Amino acid sequence: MSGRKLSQNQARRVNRLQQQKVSRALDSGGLDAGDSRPGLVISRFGKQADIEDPADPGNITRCHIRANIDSLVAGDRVVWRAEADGGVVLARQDRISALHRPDALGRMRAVAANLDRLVVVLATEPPPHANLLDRYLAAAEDAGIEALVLLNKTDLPGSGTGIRELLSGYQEIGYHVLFASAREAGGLEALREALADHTTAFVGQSGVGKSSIIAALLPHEELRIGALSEAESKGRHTTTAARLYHLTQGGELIDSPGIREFSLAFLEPVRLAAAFREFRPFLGRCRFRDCRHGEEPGCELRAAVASGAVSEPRYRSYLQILGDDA
Ligand SMILES: Nc1nc2c(ncn2[C@@H]2O[C@H](COP(=O)(O)OP(=O)(O)OP(=O)(O)O)[C@@H](O)[C@H]2O)c(=O)[nH]1
Ligand SMILES: [Mg+2]
Ligand SMILES: [Zn+2]
Repeated sequence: MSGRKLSQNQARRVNRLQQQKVSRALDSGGLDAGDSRPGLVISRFGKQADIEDPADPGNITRCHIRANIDSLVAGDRVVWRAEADGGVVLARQDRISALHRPDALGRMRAVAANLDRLVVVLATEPPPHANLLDRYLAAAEDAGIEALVLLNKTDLPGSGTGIRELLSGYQEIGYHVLFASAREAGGLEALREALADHTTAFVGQSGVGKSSIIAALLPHEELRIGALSEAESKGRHTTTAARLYHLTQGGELIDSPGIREFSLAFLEPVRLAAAFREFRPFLGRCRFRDCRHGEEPGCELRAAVASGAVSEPRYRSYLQILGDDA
């Protein structure tokens, strides 16, 4: 048996033991004999995490994380045990879904777990980074998470025709596009409605206003997000760790740190093309079965672009992401 296989087996065994711990804690309806109980990860900081007691929302304990837990992020369900000062996370429940992105070394890391919605936030300031939106949308499609697009800072001049025209292209291919101004508390009702009873991660470039929107949606959370206005007076505020918040009407919001670039290098070409939802009707029909829809003759996707059935910028986004891949 190869070393790699052995370590995969070990990893599976560790996971199986963790899942047994999780079921025991859940079956006992809270505390089991060993005092372990279910918990929800609110935020993760290095070797520690803030864990909330699901039976007592708002009751948060800073916990150490057992070394055999490979990854822990906001939204994870865990089993933990209270200790004299703080607590310890014993096991992580398997995830229903997760949002991943590459770290500084290009390795894919989970950012948020168990979400069923992604809100990609844009603004005219800072100007949208070419095709970051398409990357997020493709990552969400591939992970089976529904993505919405939110244009924030509609109070700024420049939030007019140009960007709205760009966004109408996304409405045409079936994405829900919302408009808001965190500064003027505009558009919040429609946003609240779209988020109710979902677990939603807010993503997008640094400075587009993800934290500001969440703060505007959760006026009662002032104290925790309050750091925002304080830091703002010093000229900038940047989220450094993802954090989960509860919506009063039901549902969870996960604020995440903004990024500049987002590689999708982990998607093989076939999955990448399928993650562009409007490409799907044209896939699998090209002359070559392994067509990457570049220069190949007899490409049905390129024909769809030529006929206007698929938008040229989205096709160029696809090629650009594919190019990063090579
Ligand atoms: N004019 C205007 N400015 C806004 C609005 N929303 C946020 N801002 C400003 O934009 C800046 C960035 O806002 P943040 O909420 O920190 O942005 P973020 O997306 O959370 O940034 P990161 O945490 O770095 O990813 C702050 O100076 C906010 O005051 C808005 O609706 N209108
Ligand atoms: Mg932020
Ligand atoms: Zn093709």
